[in-house]
Amino acid sequence: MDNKHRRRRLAKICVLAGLFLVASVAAKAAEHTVVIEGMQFAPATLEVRPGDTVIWKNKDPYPHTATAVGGSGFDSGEIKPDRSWKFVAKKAGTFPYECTLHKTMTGKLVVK
Ligand SMILES: [Cu+2]
Repeated sequence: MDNKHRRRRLAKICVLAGLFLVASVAAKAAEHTVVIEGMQFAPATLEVRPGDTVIWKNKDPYPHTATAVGGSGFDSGEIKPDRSWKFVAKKAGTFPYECTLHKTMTGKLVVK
Protein backbone atom coordinates (compact mmCIF):
# COMPACT_ATOMS: atom_id res chain seq x y z
CA MET A 1 0.00 0.00 0.00
CA ASP A 2 1.43 3.41 -0.91
CA ASN A 3 1.20 6.52 1.20
CA LYS A 4 -1.76 7.97 -0.71
CA HIS A 5 -3.86 4.89 0.00
CA ARG A 6 -2.79 4.80 3.60
CA ARG A 7 -3.82 8.42 4.07
CA ARG A 8 -7.20 7.78 2.47
CA ARG A 9 -7.82 4.81 4.67
CA LEU A 10 -6.88 6.81 7.75
CA ALA A 11 -9.26 9.59 6.66
CA LYS A 12 -12.09 7.06 6.29
CA ILE A 13 -11.41 5.66 9.75
CA CYS A 14 -11.43 9.18 11.18
CA VAL A 15 -14.77 9.97 9.56
CA LEU A 16 -16.30 6.75 10.90
CA ALA A 17 -14.95 7.41 14.38
CA GLY A 18 -16.36 10.93 14.24
CA LEU A 19 -19.80 9.69 13.21
CA PHE A 20 -19.76 7.12 15.97
CA LEU A 21 -18.86 9.79 18.51
CA VAL A 22 -21.66 12.11 17.33
CA ALA A 23 -24.18 9.25 17.44
CA SER A 24 -23.19 8.18 20.95
CA VAL A 25 -23.33 11.74 22.28
CA ALA A 26 -26.76 12.29 20.71
CA ALA A 27 -28.11 9.13 22.35
CA LYS A 28 -26.78 10.10 25.76
CA ALA A 29 -29.25 11.29 28.37
CA ALA A 30 -29.21 14.99 29.07
CA GLU A 31 -28.83 16.85 32.33
CA HIS A 32 -31.08 19.78 33.26
CA THR A 33 -30.83 22.21 36.13
CA VAL A 34 -33.63 23.92 37.99
CA VAL A 35 -32.33 26.82 40.04
CA ILE A 36 -34.17 27.61 43.26
CA GLU A 37 -33.69 31.26 44.03
CA GLY A 38 -35.88 34.00 45.48
CA MET A 39 -38.51 31.42 46.48
CA GLN A 40 -38.97 30.32 42.88
CA PHE A 41 -38.14 27.37 40.67
CA ALA A 42 -36.47 28.46 37.44
CA PRO A 43 -37.51 27.36 34.92
CA ALA A 44 -40.94 26.81 36.48
CA THR A 45 -41.78 24.27 33.77
CA LEU A 46 -39.11 21.91 32.54
CA GLU A 47 -39.49 19.42 29.73
CA VAL A 48 -37.18 16.40 29.67
CA ARG A 49 -36.93 12.94 28.12
CA PRO A 50 -37.09 9.69 30.04
CA GLY A 51 -33.58 8.90 31.30
CA ASP A 52 -32.62 12.56 31.67
CA THR A 53 -31.29 13.87 34.94
CA VAL A 54 -32.81 16.88 36.65
CA ILE A 55 -30.77 18.75 39.23
CA TRP A 56 -32.45 21.16 41.62
CA LYS A 57 -29.94 23.65 42.92
CA ASN A 58 -30.83 25.70 45.98
CA LYS A 59 -29.32 29.17 45.89
CA ASP A 60 -31.52 30.54 48.65
CA PRO A 61 -30.25 30.93 52.22
CA TYR A 62 -32.93 28.55 53.51
CA PRO A 63 -33.94 24.98 52.71
CA HIS A 64 -36.49 23.99 50.08
CA THR A 65 -37.90 20.78 48.70
CA ALA A 66 -38.95 19.65 45.24
CA THR A 67 -41.84 17.32 45.95
CA ALA A 68 -44.20 15.89 43.36
CA VAL A 69 -47.79 16.70 44.27
CA GLY A 70 -49.91 13.76 45.38
CA GLY A 71 -46.98 11.39 45.85
CA SER A 72 -46.92 10.87 42.09
CA GLY A 73 -43.23 10.77 41.54
CA PHE A 74 -40.37 12.27 43.46
CA ASP A 75 -39.47 13.92 46.72
CA SER A 76 -36.15 15.61 47.30
CA GLY A 77 -36.57 16.00 51.03
CA GLU A 78 -34.89 19.13 52.39
CA ILE A 79 -32.38 20.66 50.00
CA LYS A 80 -30.16 22.78 52.20
CA PRO A 81 -28.74 26.14 51.05
CA ASP A 82 -26.02 25.75 48.41
CA ARG A 83 -26.91 22.10 47.99
CA SER A 84 -28.55 20.30 45.14
CA TRP A 85 -30.59 17.20 44.54
CA LYS A 86 -30.54 14.93 41.50
CA PHE A 87 -33.39 12.95 40.05
CA VAL A 88 -33.42 10.68 36.99
CA ALA A 89 -36.77 11.00 35.21
CA LYS A 90 -37.92 7.55 34.19
CA LYS A 91 -41.69 7.59 33.96
CA ALA A 92 -43.32 9.72 31.25
CA GLY A 93 -45.97 12.15 32.40
CA THR A 94 -46.60 15.61 33.78
CA PHE A 95 -45.54 16.05 37.38
CA PRO A 96 -46.58 19.21 39.17
CA TYR A 97 -44.40 19.73 42.20
CA GLU A 98 -44.05 22.09 45.11
CA CYS A 99 -41.85 23.00 48.00
CA THR A 100 -43.48 21.42 51.03
CA LEU A 101 -41.95 24.12 53.25
CA HIS A 102 -43.31 26.99 51.16
CA LYS A 103 -46.48 25.89 49.41
CA THR A 104 -46.55 28.95 47.17
CA MET A 105 -43.49 27.59 45.37
CA THR A 106 -44.62 25.41 42.51
CA GLY A 107 -43.14 23.95 39.38
CA LYS A 108 -43.86 21.38 36.74
CA LEU A 109 -41.74 18.57 35.34
CA VAL A 110 -42.86 17.21 31.99
CA VAL A 111 -41.32 13.89 30.94
CA LYS A 112 -41.95 12.83 27.35
CU1 LIG B 1 -39.20 26.28 49.94
